[in-house]
Amino acid sequence: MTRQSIEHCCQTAKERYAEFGVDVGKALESLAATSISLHCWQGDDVGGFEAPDAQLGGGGIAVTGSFPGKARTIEELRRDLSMAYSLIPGRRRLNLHSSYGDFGGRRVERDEFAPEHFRSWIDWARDKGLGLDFNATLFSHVKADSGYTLASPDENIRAFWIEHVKRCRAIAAHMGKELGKPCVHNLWIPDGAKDETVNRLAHRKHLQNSLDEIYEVKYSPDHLKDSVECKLFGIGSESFVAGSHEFYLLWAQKNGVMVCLDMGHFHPTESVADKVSALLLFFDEILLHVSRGVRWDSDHVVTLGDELRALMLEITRADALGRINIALDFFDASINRVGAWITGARAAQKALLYALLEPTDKLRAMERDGDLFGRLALLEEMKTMPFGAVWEYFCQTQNVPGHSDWMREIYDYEKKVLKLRT
Ligand code: RNT
Ligand code: ZN
Repeated sequence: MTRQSIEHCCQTAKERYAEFGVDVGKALESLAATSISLHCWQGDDVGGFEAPDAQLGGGGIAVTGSFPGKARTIEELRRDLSMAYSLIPGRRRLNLHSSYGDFGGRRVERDEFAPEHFRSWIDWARDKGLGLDFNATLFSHVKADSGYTLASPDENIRAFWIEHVKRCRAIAAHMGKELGKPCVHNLWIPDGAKDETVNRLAHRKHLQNSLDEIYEVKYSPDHLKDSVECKLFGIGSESFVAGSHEFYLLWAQKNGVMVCLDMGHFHPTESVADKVSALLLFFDEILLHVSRGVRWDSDHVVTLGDELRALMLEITRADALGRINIALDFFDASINRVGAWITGARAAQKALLYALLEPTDKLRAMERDGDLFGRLALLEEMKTMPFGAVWEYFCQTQNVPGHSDWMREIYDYEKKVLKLRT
């Protein structure tokens, strides 16, 4: 498509949306102002750069597939990320796990991680104009082998991980300060058990105490935003997960910390979208892990599906875009990893654009007036509006190729870069 035809199609779309009172220009402004945090771990199957290489394990996160081209070094990962960013429109951030530090080939224990190990990432992010987000890493480690970290009955194990998370929050605050944009530090722990667990209360009490100690240290909200992420179950933690939704919801609310809603961390028929309007009444901000579970928390590449659209719609309907932190969380090693990143990020943005183009005022009026047929019919009609034309135009204004053009660049990168990594 030529520039002109993209503009022409968007102009026609604008007129159609205007019939429903939707201002396309305003929707595009909001989309351009919303940042998506790209997770570093899609690039190397959650491997990280600690020496010697840690094995992924614990808590039921698993990557499947062996597509060639996995990033083996920080340089390769940065190159792949740069490629991905060049094909994702709008504002972007980078979400780092602490195991991705620049340790210079040396063995640095997790309770010794410090800002200096992330200096080169901060410089890189600054150079690219990216904000940084951060995560403590409490899996793929011998001290997590029992299945418990912060909720462990072993005081030494707990102390080790408490120190790790404390340091990670300090690193995150440092990143936020250095880059002049608050850094979101998210905490997910694998703690749980495969089978019937009798002393659930004790594990949760340990977790509560660990969190109380960790978050006692306060940082400026201009530098750091904290969040905690619950989970329903994982492989090897089918019967019990200490950090459940209820546990974290209550702890976080009491302690002024955000909760992270991962789209794969609830019962498959439970609507994550429906949680938004409840949480917004009790929390200033929310973190989302945009993911796609297929039958379970499978972390498939995000696509533009009903659940994702419903989630974005709940955010825009609540006029809460400014209170939501959007991060991606999936890992697929069975397809081109860079292509996977871009597909997922663009799907999240498309879902948001779809939501921003909803004639919410009109729908609300129908609902208020009892026109429930009209509400349903209009919601249905919106699904076939020329939303793709607006998306193409958005990509063009952001100097990022639309539709199939970006796929060609990925095939090319695969041939010239990824396939050579053996
Ligand atoms: C695991 C959580 C968590 C991780 C990352 C790698 O189930 O979703 O967010 O995916 O920390
Ligand atoms: Zn997650």
